[in-house]
Amino acid sequence: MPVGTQGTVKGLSPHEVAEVGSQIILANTYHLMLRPGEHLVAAHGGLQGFSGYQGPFLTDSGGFQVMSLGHLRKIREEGVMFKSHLDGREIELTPERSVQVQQALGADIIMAFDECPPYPAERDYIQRSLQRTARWLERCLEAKTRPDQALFAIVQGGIYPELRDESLALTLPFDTPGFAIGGLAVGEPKEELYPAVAYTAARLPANKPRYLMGVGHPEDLVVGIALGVDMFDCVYPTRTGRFGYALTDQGRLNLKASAARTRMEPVDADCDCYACRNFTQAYIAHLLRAEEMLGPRLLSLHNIRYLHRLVERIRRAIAGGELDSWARSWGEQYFKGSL
Ligand code: PRF
Ligand code: ZN
Repeated sequence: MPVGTQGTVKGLSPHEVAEVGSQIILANTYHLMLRPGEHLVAAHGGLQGFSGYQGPFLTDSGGFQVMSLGHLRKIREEGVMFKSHLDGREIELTPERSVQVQQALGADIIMAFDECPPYPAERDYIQRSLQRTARWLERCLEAKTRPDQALFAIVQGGIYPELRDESLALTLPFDTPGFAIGGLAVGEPKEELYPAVAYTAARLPANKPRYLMGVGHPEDLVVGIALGVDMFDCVYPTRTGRFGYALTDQGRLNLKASAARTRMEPVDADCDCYACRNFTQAYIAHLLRAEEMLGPRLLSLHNIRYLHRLVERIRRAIAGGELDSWARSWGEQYFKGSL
């Protein structure tokens, strides 16, 4: 899922998002409740009417964004008090309020209101927090009135197997239509991220979507899918595109580097995106240097397409029973430049 925090995938029109092969956009409760407010979105018939993107949306519940963006005031059993990052207004977000806002925004998939502890955090704190997250899940389900939205639960527990077990035991009985793996990709090294994903994904129902929140990089998709993950969201393809980088099988290409200024070939000759079909690296490098907005747009377009094509290739490798050898040869190329 490309990230459309403000109800727009930064720089791209809904038409372009659909054209690169995205099938769903992630939007954020936190940002949209503060601005423009969920009522205006609801008056447009929800996110689809407001944004003009006719495909599915998923909204994150706000708990994570409060922690990472808001001036967090206090986390209590009732909910979270924070100051708006826009105007300093004091606001309370509770499980009930999060569901109410997400119902007004009208996404197809809505997320439980959870607490995502920072990394590193005290084990004791992570335990108390995952227990509270489970109580908040119950309150979310209680508050939910719209039958046409799927509410996914979020498993927490940091990088500790026993805490993941405890969170799973408290969460699985609610039998929600999908489950997310939260609390990861918050700064821990990949040697800790991957085992935690492996452990959790293996214990989630195989017949329901398993969603790894806030991940990832190309290698995270390869590893995550091999471990059973079905859904991802990340700002990486669009953010790194805005910063002048293109994702390729040979690793990340820096279009702001002087070498790119004279390259007469596309970013990726195998890519079928609009940027690769029509422009050279030299032209995109020029756009970036001239600070023309088409530059970041073309790279965002290409990077999202790269991740979708990557997943298409993984899907084919799985169907052909050759994921292992495919992943090895992909990784060999992808990491070659990093040694
Ligand atoms: N919870 C929620 N959203 C999230 C996360 C989480 O744990 C993460 C973890 N990195 C990203 N987005 N609600
Ligand atoms: Zn491309």
